Amino acid sequence: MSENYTNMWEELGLDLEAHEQLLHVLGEGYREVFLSQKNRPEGMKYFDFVMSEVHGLRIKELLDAKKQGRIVVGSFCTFVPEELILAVDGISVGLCTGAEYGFDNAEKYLPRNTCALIKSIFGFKLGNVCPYIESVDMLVGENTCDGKKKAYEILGTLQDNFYVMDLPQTKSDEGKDLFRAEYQKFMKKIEELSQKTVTEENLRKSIEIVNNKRRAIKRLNSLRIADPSPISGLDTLLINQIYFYDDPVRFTNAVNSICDELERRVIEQTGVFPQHTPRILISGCPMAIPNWKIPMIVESIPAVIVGEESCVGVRGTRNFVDDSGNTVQELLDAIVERYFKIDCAIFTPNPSRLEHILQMTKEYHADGVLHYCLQFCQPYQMESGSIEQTLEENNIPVLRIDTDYSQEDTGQIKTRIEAFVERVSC
Ligand code: BJ8
Repeated sequence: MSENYTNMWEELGLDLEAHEQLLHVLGEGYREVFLSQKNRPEGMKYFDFVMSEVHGLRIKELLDAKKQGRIVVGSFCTFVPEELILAVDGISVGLCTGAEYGFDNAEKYLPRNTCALIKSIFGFKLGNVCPYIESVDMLVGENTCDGKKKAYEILGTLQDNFYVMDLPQTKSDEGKDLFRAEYQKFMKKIEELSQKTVTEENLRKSIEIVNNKRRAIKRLNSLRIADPSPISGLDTLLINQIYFYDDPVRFTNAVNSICDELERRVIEQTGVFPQHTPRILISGCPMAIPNWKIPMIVESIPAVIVGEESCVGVRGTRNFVDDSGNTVQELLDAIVERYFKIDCAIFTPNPSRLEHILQMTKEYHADGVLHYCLQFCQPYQMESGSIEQTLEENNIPVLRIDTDYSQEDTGQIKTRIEAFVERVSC
C-alpha cells in the first residue's frame, strides 16, 4: 500500500490486529494466484494496483467523497441498480463476500448449513475488518434466495441504515409490477438519503456511465473468443470483481485500455496459454473477491476459462439500459426492463439462463462447462441437474462442482477437474 492508513482504519472502528492479519493473508494469496501467472497483459498492472489499495486508497476516496456530501451505498447483489445511486452523485460499492472469514462468529447467528457467501457477510461485519461496511451510508440487501432474505433480518439488527429491497420470484407481469414498485421506492430512498433529486439529466448521464462500463466488459469478453485467449480467466474474473467497487469511469478507461492491448495480442496470436489449450466455460454462483479457488485450479492444469455465466461475469453485465426515454419515469422503466432480465436462479421457472449457457458455450468455443455451486445454495444446486442434462443432450460435457470457501477439498477438486479436462480434450 502506498501510504499508512492506520489512523483511517482506526477511525472506522476496525479491529486493527485482525485487519492486519487479513491483509497479510490476502496479499500472500494474491501474489501466489495472480502475480505468479506467466505472460500477463501489461494492462493488468492497473488492476494489481487497485487490488493493492483495496483497503487503502479506495477507502480514502470514499471518505473524501463523503466529506464533500456524496453518499456511499453498499450492496451484495447485481439487482441493486447502480444507475440510481450514481444519478444523485452517490458511489455504489459491491461488497466482497468471497472469503472464509469469521465463520465461527457467523455461526452464532446463522445455521451451519448456510452458504459461504452469506456467512462471509456476517464474518466480515462481526469481525470489524471490512472498511467498506464501516464506510457506507446505507447497506442494501435484496430478497433473493431464502438464505439471504432470512439472514438480512438478522443483519438489520447489526448494521445501521440497512435497507431491504423486495424482489419477485417469477418473471410474470405481476412480478414486474412488484419489481417496478421496489425500484421506485429505492429511488425515493436514495433521494432522501442524498437530499438530491433524480432528474432526467442526471439519470441519463448515470445510465451512460454504467452502459459504458458494461460495453467495455463486453469488449473484453469478445476478445476471449480467440484461440489462444489473450487473457487468463483468473485475470478476467479479477476485472469483473473490481467492476463492483472501482470508480466506474476510471474502471471503464482501464478496461478499454487493456482491450487495446489484447486486440494486438489476438492479431499476434499471443496467449496466456498455448493454442488448443482446453477451453472451459464456468457457470453458476457468483465468485466474489477473494474467491479465486476454482479458476486457480482450472488454469493450473492447464485449461483456460473463456467465459463466466455468473453475476460476477456476463449474467451481471450483458444487458444495457435503453437511454432513449424523455422523462425520469421512462428512464426508470428502461432500468426496470434491463434488470428484470437478469436470470438469477431465484426465479421460477428460469429458462433463459439455460439458453444463455448454451449460447455462451457456442460463442466462446468452450469444450466443456464447469457448473459451480456453493454448498447449501439451493437455487443453483437445484438448477444444476437440468442444466447438466440439457448440455449433455447437446453433446457438451459438464462437470458439477459443489464447494465452499475452504481449501480443504482443493486436492479432490483438482483430481476431478483434471479428469474432466482430459475428457473434453479427447
Ligand atoms: S442476482 S446470483 S448476486 S442473488 S450463493 S446467497 S443464491 S444461497 S448470490 Fe446472487 Fe443476486 Fe442472484 Fe446474482 Fe443465496 Fe446461493 Fe448463497 Fe447466493
